[in-house]
Amino acid sequence: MYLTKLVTGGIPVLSGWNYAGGNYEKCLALKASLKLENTTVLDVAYVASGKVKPQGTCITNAHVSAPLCRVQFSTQTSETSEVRAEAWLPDEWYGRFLGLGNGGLGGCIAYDELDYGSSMHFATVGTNNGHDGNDGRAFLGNDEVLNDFAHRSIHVEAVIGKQIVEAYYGRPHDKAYYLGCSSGGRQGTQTALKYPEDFDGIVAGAPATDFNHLQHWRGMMGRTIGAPEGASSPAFIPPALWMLVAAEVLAQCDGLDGVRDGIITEPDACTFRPEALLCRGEGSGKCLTLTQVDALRTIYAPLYGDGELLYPRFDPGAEDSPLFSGKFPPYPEDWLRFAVLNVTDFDFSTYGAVEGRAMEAVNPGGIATFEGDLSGFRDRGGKLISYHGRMDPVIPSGNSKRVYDLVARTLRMPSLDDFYRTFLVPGMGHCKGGPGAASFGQLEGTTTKNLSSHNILLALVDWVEGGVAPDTIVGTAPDGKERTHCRYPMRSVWDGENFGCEN
Ligand SMILES: [Ca+2]
Repeated sequence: MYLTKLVTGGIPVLSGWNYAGGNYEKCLALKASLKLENTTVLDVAYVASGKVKPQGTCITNAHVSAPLCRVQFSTQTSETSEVRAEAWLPDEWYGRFLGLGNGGLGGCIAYDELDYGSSMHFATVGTNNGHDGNDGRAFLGNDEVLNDFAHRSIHVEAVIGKQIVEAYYGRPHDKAYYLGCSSGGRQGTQTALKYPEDFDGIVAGAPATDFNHLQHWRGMMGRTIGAPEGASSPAFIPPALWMLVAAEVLAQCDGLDGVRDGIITEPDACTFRPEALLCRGEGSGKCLTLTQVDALRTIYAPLYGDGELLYPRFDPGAEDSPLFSGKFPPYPEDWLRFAVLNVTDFDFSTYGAVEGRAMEAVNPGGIATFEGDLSGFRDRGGKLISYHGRMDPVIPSGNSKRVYDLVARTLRMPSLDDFYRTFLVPGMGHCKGGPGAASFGQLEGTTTKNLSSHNILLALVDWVEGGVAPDTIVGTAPDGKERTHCRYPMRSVWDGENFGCEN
């Protein structure tokens, strides 16, 4: 694991002083010398450490841990669109480029991951995904903003970012990596499909792939328990009752994996029976009405339309979900209004299959990201690591299996192990968190050990640069316990003492 040594290696702290002197001037000189296509350099500053003012309106301050040169820039992507971005160029650079993704319908530069990447000695670049803020209003009537959102911002990040890196360090990067989760996982997947040369290695977490159907599924999840009517709908399940449902799901399925630990290792093995909570007579608030039972049967079943699978089912165990608030969920709401229909107002009390079909038919910016032909990325030697929490309350983990199988069928490859590995993480929520061993270096604040065995970004580096593919990834739980996560289609199996991976 030589790369691990590089990352943790013994660089004397004081060497920073020598670096800082020269780098300070070199950094400031960039402002005048950088000449990039369609790009305006907004600001260049040397930052030793501490808080800095971010671009945009998403957050109020950002943190810098490692001494670096911060370049803020804007790239015009059409007459009506631009991508705002930043490059964080650490003093102690190991020759690697890192591009970052975004989340939700944002609009928000991933400042936490800029800090993470640069402190791991990557020259790290993040963009605002072509608009500011964490909602979809910027899409209204602007197809170019949608193009940025769907695929172009990450390409800009790679192309312009690499030029900035070369200008600053005086030589090109050696290898280029990408890190993102949720929307960022979709962006990484889309980039591998559409711009296979941009990155040598990609970490695509909880990817929001098959994006239009995902939004429709979210909308239908909300509708199933009465959104947007909320508590006045007979199908509505209030939070206290959801806790009862979650407890019953565990009672029925926690033990299937051999250990009653509050974690359902394989949610797809859980056939939840909501009838167990059925009220004997009138509803009492501590049991389910027939209407509520019917709603749960729909929620724990895949979503079909016209006989076709539209999206895999909600993961049993992920009941603490924002989709069940009784309000129509904000992402499908904004996506339908501002990206698909181009209207500011829409009556979501009639939302249904028609709107789902409209999302898929319009497919704004070609965002769907549900194609299996990764041959371009495979053939140029690219490596993709995906991961997905199995308690993900907003993107069913079954979708990552489905995408893996789609790629396998499309490429006629029974196993994708040579270039594409998907790790399924029991007990992890959306991108991070949950009772499971959900920390493995996938995002800022999730690193427990700087080892490629425990850090998915370092595992990717080992794969790309050392040819050592990760067979497993070890995560750490909030209580400090570790668990080995398996790559699909291997199964996580309890041997009486530990979980291991079996075919
Ligand atoms: Ca269990």
